[in-house]
Amino acid sequence: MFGFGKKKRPVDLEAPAADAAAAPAAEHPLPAARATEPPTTERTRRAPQPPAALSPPAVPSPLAAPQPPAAPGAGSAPPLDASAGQTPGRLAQAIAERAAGQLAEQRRGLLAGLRNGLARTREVLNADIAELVTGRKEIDEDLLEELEMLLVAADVGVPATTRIIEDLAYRVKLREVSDPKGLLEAVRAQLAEILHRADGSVRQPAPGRPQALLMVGVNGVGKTTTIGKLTKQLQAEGNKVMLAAGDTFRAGAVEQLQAWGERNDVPVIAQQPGADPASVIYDALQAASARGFDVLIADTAGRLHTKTNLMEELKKIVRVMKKIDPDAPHEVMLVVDATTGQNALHQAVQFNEAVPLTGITLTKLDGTAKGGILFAIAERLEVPFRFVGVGEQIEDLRHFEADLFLDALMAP
Ligand SMILES: Nc1nc2c(ncn2[C@@H]2O[C@H](COP(=O)(O)OP(=O)(O)OP(=O)(O)O)[C@@H](O)[C@H]2O)c(=O)[nH]1
Ligand SMILES: [Mg+2]
Repeated sequence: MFGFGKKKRPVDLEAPAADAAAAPAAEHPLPAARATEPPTTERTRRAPQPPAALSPPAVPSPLAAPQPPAAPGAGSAPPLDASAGQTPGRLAQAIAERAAGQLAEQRRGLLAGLRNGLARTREVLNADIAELVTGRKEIDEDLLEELEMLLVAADVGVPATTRIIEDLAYRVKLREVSDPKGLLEAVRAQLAEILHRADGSVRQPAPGRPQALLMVGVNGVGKTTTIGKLTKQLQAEGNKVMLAAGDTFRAGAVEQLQAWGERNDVPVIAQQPGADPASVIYDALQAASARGFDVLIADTAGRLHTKTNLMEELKKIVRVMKKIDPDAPHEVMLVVDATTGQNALHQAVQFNEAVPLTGITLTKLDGTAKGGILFAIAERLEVPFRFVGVGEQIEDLRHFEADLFLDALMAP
C-alpha cells in the first residue's frame, strides 16, 4: 500500500506493452525497496510469457508498508510451470535479468529527471564544491572554511554544516581523509547519514479502514497540487482514493480540489465555503470508511505557522479524525516550498509542535538553488521526506529516496 493505499499492483508478468506504458513503475525508483505480492493461485497456473512481454515490476510507493524480505528471485519471476516445457531455472533467470535491466533503466530516467529538477541546487552544492577541490593537493583550513560557506549558501543550515565540517576536520587530522576527492566523498557520506536518520515508513491502517492523510502547510506551498499528483500515483498503484476539501477558507480552494478530483476521476467530499474544516474531514473519513476506499487525502487551508488559533484548528481536525479511527491520521504530511529556504525549517519546526508530523514533501525544487534546506530540516526534525516536487505538472512528483537524491545532487 502507499504507505498510503493498500493495493500494490502485483508484478504482472503477463501484461503486455499497454500495461507497461501505463505502469507507475517509472515513478518508483527503488529496486531495493521493491516488494511484491505473492503471485495469485490463478497466476501460478498460467504458463509464463517470454521475457519480451514483461512489464516492469511495480515498485511500491515509499510510503508503502514494509514488506517481509522476499525469497531470492521472488517478485521478479513467477512460479514456473514445468509442464509447459520451460526450463525453469534459465527462464526465471532471464526474467529476473530483464526486470533488473528495466529497473536500472527506470533509475537512470528518474535520476535524469531529478537532476533537471535539482539543476540550480547542483550548481551550488555540486559544481561549486567540485570547483573548490579541483587542483588542490591537500586539505587545509582554508579549504574547509570555503566548504563551510558553500554548504551554508546551499541552505544546508548552520547546525548541520558545523557538524559536517567539525567531523571532516577531525577525520583529516586522523588522516582518514587526506585528499580533496576523499573530502567530497566524506561530505556525501555525511549528507547521506543525515537523510537516513530521517527514514521511516508510513503507518498503515487497520484492515478494512482507509488510510487517512492530512496535508498541512503555509499558504501557496503546493499542498493541493501535491494532492492532485499523489492521487494519480496512488490510483496507478490500484488504490481507491477519495479527497476531502478541508480548505473551506480560501476562495476557490474547493473548486481547485474538485478540478483535481475530476482530472483523476476520484470523489471529492466538500461542504459550502466557510464550513468547519474538521466537519468536512470527519464526513469524508466516514464516507471513505463506509464506501471501502483505500486512501483519504484531506486538503487543508494554508496557514501561518505563527498563528496559534489556526494551529489549534489543525489539532481539532486531528482530534475529530480520531473519533472515527483512533489511528487516523496515519500520515500528517507537511508540504514546504524549497524556494523559501530557512523559512521552511521554521515552518517545519512549528507545525511539528502543533500536530506531530510523520512525513514531509518538499516542493518547487525545480526553481531554486536552496534545495539544501532538505538537509537542514532532516537534521533538525528527523521526520522522513516522502516526496519532492520538481514542477507544476501532474507527473512532477518524485518519491524521495535518499541515495537517488544524493546521486542527482552530487554525482558528477
Ligand atoms: N515549479 C513548481 N511549482 C509548483 C510545485 N508544486 C506546486 N507548485 C505551484 O505552486 C502554486 C501553489 O500551489 P497550490 O497547490 O495551490 O498550493 P497550496 O499550498 O494548496 O496553496 P493554498 O491552498 O493557497 O495554501 C501553484 O501555481 C502550483 O502549480 C512544484 O513542485 N514546482
Ligand atoms: Mg490549497
